[in-house]
Amino acid sequence: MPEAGNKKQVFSGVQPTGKLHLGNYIGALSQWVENQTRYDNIFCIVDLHALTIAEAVRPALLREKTREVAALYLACGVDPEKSIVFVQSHIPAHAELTWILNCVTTVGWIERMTQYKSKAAQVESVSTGLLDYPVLQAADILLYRTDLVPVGEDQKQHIELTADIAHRFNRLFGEAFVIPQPLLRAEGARIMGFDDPMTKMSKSRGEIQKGHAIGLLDSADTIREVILGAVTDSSMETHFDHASPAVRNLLTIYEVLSGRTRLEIEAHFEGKGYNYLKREVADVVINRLAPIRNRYLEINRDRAYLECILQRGAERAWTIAESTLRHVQELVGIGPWASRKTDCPPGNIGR
Ligand code: AQP
Repeated sequence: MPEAGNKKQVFSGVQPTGKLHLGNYIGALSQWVENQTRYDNIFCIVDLHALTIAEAVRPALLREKTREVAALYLACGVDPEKSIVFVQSHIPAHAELTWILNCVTTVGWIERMTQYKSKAAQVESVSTGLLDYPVLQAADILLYRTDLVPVGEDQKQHIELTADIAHRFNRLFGEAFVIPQPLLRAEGARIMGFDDPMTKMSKSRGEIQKGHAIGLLDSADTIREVILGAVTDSSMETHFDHASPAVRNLLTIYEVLSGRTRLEIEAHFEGKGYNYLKREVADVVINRLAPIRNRYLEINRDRAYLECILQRGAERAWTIAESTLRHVQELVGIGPWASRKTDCPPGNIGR
């Protein structure tokens, strides 16, 4: 394990849109918690990212969702003594650095992002913010001199773009940024919808499509209903390498949450049928999510506690973000003169 002070820096975040689901937990949050003592961690609720489709923004709901996501981080096991937890919009440096990074990012780079292409296809008019989303994400990551970004597979392309932007800036202006890398789970980096094994489980689809996702706060009955209703196929194949995408998705969820090996899992489910598999998957999901739900309800009863954590988190994050931004400003030739400690006689302005 690295010595204290020599630990790698981790940064990650979730948008406060929709209900956090099992895919978010397996792909992102569970990794954050598992690695919490190994790295220095910063976990952000990326509320600026939630504005990219303006027609869908409900201001009061956005504030509530921001609190909900923060409370869920803690309920899932993020420890504010070990990790910085804060809200993106509380630190203006994110938006400021985004502008500077915009100026070193070509439009061609961001137009190639697959998430942009698929989201743009779903809305009538595409905002500049939707196109610029990955540059804001690059600013989030680069402000904190991040080495590793634990995310699901859908975000891998954005982290690679972040590395390209950082390289280009460093080449043009001088060394400012650490080059980050994605940290992906070997298994479970892409959990698929229970209704459609070809579609990634997502918050937006979960909102409109019953049976697509399991929310982290769903009741045991709902979890059972969704998993028992999951799409499967007509064979009885439960070997990882031969199973259909839908069954493999169920096996992967079981693998990550049970901690059992593939050989044990294959032996356990051999010849037992999909109904048995689904019941067992439902049990491991319920057992994992029940304490999270209980802890969430506890945290939610004390709004002041959560607000203090977010305020303290923003103060700690601000110190790091501010120093990176000042350095970047110096390199590009902008920013406050005050940093150069000029003594100004009072009252001379305009004479
Ligand atoms: N299905 C998934 N499997 C594994 N990891 C996932 N993540 C998201 N979906 C899966 C990871 O969770 C983190 C937060 O991502 P997000 O806030 O972008 O969540 P989302 O569910 O992808 O949200 P949206 O708004 O509903 O996006 P669309 O509809 O575009 O999919 C990230 O680390 C992500 O990789």
